Order: sequence, then C-alpha cells, then structure tokens
Amino acid sequence: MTDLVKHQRMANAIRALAMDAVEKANSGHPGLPMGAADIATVLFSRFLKFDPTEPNWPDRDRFVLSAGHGSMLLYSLLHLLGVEEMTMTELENFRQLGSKTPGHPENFVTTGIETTTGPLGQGLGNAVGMAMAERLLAAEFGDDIVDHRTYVIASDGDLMEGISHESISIAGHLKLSKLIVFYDDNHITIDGPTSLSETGDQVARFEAAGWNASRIDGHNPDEIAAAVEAAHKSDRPTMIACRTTIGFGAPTKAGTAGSHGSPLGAEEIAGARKQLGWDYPPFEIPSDVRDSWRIAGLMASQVRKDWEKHLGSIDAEKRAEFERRIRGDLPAGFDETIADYKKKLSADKPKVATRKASEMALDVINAAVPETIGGSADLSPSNNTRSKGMVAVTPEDFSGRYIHWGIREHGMASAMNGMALHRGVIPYSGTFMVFSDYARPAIRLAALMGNRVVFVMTHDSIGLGEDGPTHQPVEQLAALRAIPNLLVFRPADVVETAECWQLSLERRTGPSLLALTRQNLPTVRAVFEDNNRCSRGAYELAPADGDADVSIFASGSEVEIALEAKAQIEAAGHKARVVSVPCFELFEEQSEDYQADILGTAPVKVAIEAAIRQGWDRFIGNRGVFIGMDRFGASGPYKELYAKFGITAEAAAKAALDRLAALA
Ligand SMILES: Cc1ncc(C[n+]2csc(CCOP(=O)(O)OP(=O)(O)O)c2C)c(N)n1
Repeated sequence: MTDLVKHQRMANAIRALAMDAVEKANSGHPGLPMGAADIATVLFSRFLKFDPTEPNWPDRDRFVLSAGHGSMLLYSLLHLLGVEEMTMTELENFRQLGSKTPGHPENFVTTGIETTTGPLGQGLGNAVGMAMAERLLAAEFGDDIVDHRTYVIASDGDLMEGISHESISIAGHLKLSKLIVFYDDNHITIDGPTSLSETGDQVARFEAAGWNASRIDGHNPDEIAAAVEAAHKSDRPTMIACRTTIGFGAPTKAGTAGSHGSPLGAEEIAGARKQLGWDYPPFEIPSDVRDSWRIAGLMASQVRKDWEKHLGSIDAEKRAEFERRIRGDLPAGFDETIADYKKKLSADKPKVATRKASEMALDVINAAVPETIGGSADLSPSNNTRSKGMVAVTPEDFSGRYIHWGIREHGMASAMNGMALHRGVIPYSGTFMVFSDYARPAIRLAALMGNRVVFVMTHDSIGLGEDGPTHQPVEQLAALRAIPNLLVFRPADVVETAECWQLSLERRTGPSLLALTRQNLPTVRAVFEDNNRCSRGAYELAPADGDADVSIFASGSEVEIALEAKAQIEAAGHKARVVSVPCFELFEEQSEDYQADILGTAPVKVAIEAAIRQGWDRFIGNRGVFIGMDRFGASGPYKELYAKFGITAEAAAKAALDRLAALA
C-alpha cells in the first residue's frame, strides 16, 4: 500500500465515523470532519506531540478545534488514536445525554479535549492564550521543560467573528511562532457560499497582522506536511489556508451547505462509501486502518517518557515548583500572607478606592504567588492591575508577568481562558466594568468550563463620575450575576478587597470577577479578623442594638452609605443593622439557617446598590425598599450624581423611616 493510500484510508476512517455518527444521532455536522480529515490525519499522525495514554501530559502539543460544530472530527481522532475513554460505543452515542461525545466539544466532559468550543472564534482566542502560557512557562522553567506547539483548525465562521481580529493581532504582535492555525477554507457557511457575505483575503489579513500565511490544497497530504514543516521554522505565528471541500466524498452534497449541519441521509452515505472506497459497515474500522492509527498514537509516547525522565532529573526544588504550578495548588503560606496583610490594613484604615485596594492586595499577592499573570485592556493606570515591580511581556522576552493586551477585551478574556486551560499560570486582567459586555461571551465560557481566571472590572458604577452614562455600568452587575458559576465580588473596602482576592485565587472551580470603585471608600472593617468574612457572601457588618427595625443590605461603595443611614435611623429612635453583601453567589451556598439569620426579621428591609434592582428582592422581598438606579447615569462629579439619583444615606434613612411609620 502506498503512503498516499494509507493516508487516504486513515482520513476516510474519520469521514466514515463522522457521517455515521451524525446519521445515528440524527443531528450534527458531518461536513467539517469530512472536509478537514486530511489536515487532521497529517497533523495527528506525523506531527502532534500527543500521547493517548497520558492525554494531560503537561508538555503535549495543544490542539484546538475552534469550529466546535465539527466535534466528530475530534471524537474520531481520540478513538482512533486509542484514548481509552473514547470507545466506539461513545461514538455511537454521539450527542446523547451522559455520553463523552456531546454536540460540541466540552473539555470538562471528555478527556483529551483541550477546550470547550462552539461559539465561533473562541477556540482561536483560547489557543492564543495557550501559546502565551507556553512561552511564559518556558521563559521561567526553560525550553527543556516547556516546549510545545498549539495547533488550531478554524473555519470561515471563526475568522468572520470579530474576536478573531483581536486574537490574531495580539498573537502577531507577540510573535507567537509556535501557534499554527489551519484555516479550513471551504468557501461554505450555513447560508451557502461565503461569497454571500465575504470578499476579504484571509491570507493577506493574517500577513497584515504579522503572521506567516500561505495557501495550500487541504486534501494533499504532502502540501499539508510541507506547510507544517515551514511553520515550525517560522519566527511568527503561521496560518495555513487549506482549500478543502466541505463534506468531501459525499456524491451530491460535497462542496455545498447541505453537508454542513445535518445528517447526509442513507442514500448519500451509501454514495460516499462508494466514492471513498470505504466498504465497511457503520462503526467498523478495518484492521489495517486501526493499526495505522494506533501506531500514530504511539508516536509521542517515547517523547513523553523522555520528558518525564528529564523532569525527574532536574533540581528537586524546581521540579516541585513546576509540579505545584501544573496541579494548581497555591504556594504554602498564602493564607498567612493574606492574614498578615489584613491585620495591617485594619490597623492603618486607609481610605482608598477599591481599585487601589486591589493594587495594594496585588502587591502582596504577586510577591507571594509567582504564577499570577496580570494585564489590562489598555487601562493599566485606571484598573490598577500592574503591581509593584511587574515587568511587561514583550515579543522578545516572556520573562515578565504583565500583558499589555491593547484595546481587545474579548480577545483578552478568551486568551485568559486558554492560559488557565494550559495550566501553570493564573491569569487576571482588567477593563472598565461597563466593557465586561465586550468580554461577556468569553466570561460565560470561563464559567462553563470552570476556569480559574480573575476579571478585574473597575469603575463599577455612576461613582466613576464625569465620563458619563456610556461608561457607567447600571445593568452589568445583574447581568454578570446571572451567569452560573461566576463569582461576582463587590468589596466595600480594603479589607474586603483583600478577602475577595483571596477567595478568587483559592477558587479552583471557576472564574471570579471583582467589581471595583474609582472613588475612595473608608475602611469599614476596622477590627482585624483572621477568618475571611466575605467567604459567606453576606455578613452582618454592623449589628443593631437589640432587635432591628430596619435591615440594610448593601455592596461595595454603598456600604458606607448604609452605615450612615443606620446612624440616621438610630438618631430617629429606631434600631438598624447593616449587612455587607460582597458576593451573591457565595451567599447562596450557605446553610438555610445562616441565610435566614442574615436576612433577619426586621419589619423593614432596604437594599442600596448603585445599579439596577434586579437580584436584590432575594434580600429585601418584592416590597422592600430599593435605593439604586432605574435608568442610565449622567456625566458629572460623582457626589452630585449620587444626590441626583437619590443614592444617599438621607434618602435611604427617610425611606426606611417612612415605611416604619406606615407600619405603625
Ligand atoms: C458565535 C456563533 N455564531 C453562530 C454560530 C452558529 N454557527 C455554527 S457553524 C456556523 C457557520 C458555518 O460556517 P463555517 O464556519 O465555515 O463552518 P463549515 O460550514 O465549514 O462547517 C454558524 C453560523 C456559532 N456556532 N457561533
């Protein structure tokens, strides 16, 4: 058998599995796996450093199928290479509940899947982050420990999405030469030919962004291999535009949108079998093809073993540090570091904005936790994300720990996901909170995947003042709290900010977001307490003297206002308590007793937050008093804005006293 025939049979195995699994599931996308099978076969059988017996080996090459709808490509590859978990039964159960073969690839469901893709463009963004993490760790631990590539298959849709612009431009700028993107240039999307909506030149576009780019026949294995070899020698990231035929092999649907996202049908499949010379029943792989794939699966095994041996031979301390990083454990003594810092804060009682408090916390954290990688979408001096002594990463030197992301919120958040998925680093980065909307699709995926990333969102309300309503978040807090598995923290002072940072870093199961102020706030936690009070999501900051008539709930900058309102209510002869609510989600995790205790039994309940009411009825009920925003803000000095929108201690105290009078 010639090499070409062998290659074609290996690729046809992918095609057959994809069309048969989609047919059996009666839904799915056969076109991309059939079209990209040659690219994947060359990559996985000749180049990819991936050991199916150790799919999570730290120095493996990463492979990202950005066009996640083509998931059967990945599942077929994992099966054929011999990943134990990916049995033929799993392929037969494609898209069924509880299978390892969900509609789109989910890294938290299936071993060997590097990231969750489906929302087009995100995989490409993740891959940029993976390639960055590789460079960062190589700069720290050496090329003998960290030296791998990141490969992507991206579709027309991936490259049409706006996020692709942000991702390829930062990758080009940083000269991520170990990032290699195969563009599945099949000229087809769902609505039909790409000519319906695209006239651009992707090769020229990537070149303009500082990439090395070329065009090849995506069904010619020699051209594919030669392009990969050239990419390995490049000093820039590489894009290989592979001209392919979607649904390759299908007699009437190949090259048409008809093969993109629906089962081909029995007749078409029979025709494809004939055309491909694939004579075998569904879900049956002939032994010669199985052997070829298994041999491909063994390719990296020796490399992996050699790497492990080498890791075992290096300085024990360095090895332990590398292994700690990959496991994701924080350095020993982290809790004490934070406790000592809190003690100092409670003694000093600084009056600073929580964005500044965050910078102060980062001075302590970044000195103690070497794996944090900071950054900002061009708002470093506003987000206060660059702590003392942090050196910026440059294209030539990745030994720094600070990323200038440029004005690319979406690409930044998506790359942060990739960095977290890579493991070994903990990314955090900032922008203005109102622009969390620009990063939201990636924030949602961080939550879905359970990635440890920290989003630093400053200028969290009308409290930012003069920049006006375009920059003043109003609905973002509620919108972010609506994302499952995202912890949204809104600390009230320096101490809470330190505690929220501690919780964010200690959390291994998902992302955290810190909503931070521009305006200064007093220290409300003046008495040192070792335990992390924010860990319960809400806690009684200022108790009433006896049974409370009024419970006031507030977060962030409005806790100060709540404390003043309490004093005014007391001056009027009533008893009030203040509950600080730094994190809704953590409050929901507390016991029913704790929650009941915090909600309390005061006849009047007030919530204060300079944002919309949505979500606060959980604390105050639908008859509670809400002091906040019900429209967009305005441009002006922040104190005047608080007065204009009625978010003041006077307004809160008056509303509470009026309510008490009405009840009397
Ligand atoms: C952000 C986003 N928008 C829309 C979709 C729905 N969708 C899935 S595939 C696709 C486009 C298909 O074209 P292409 O990317 O070229 O894939 P191919 O047809 O080659 O399989 C669309 C619009 C999506 N998955 N993600």
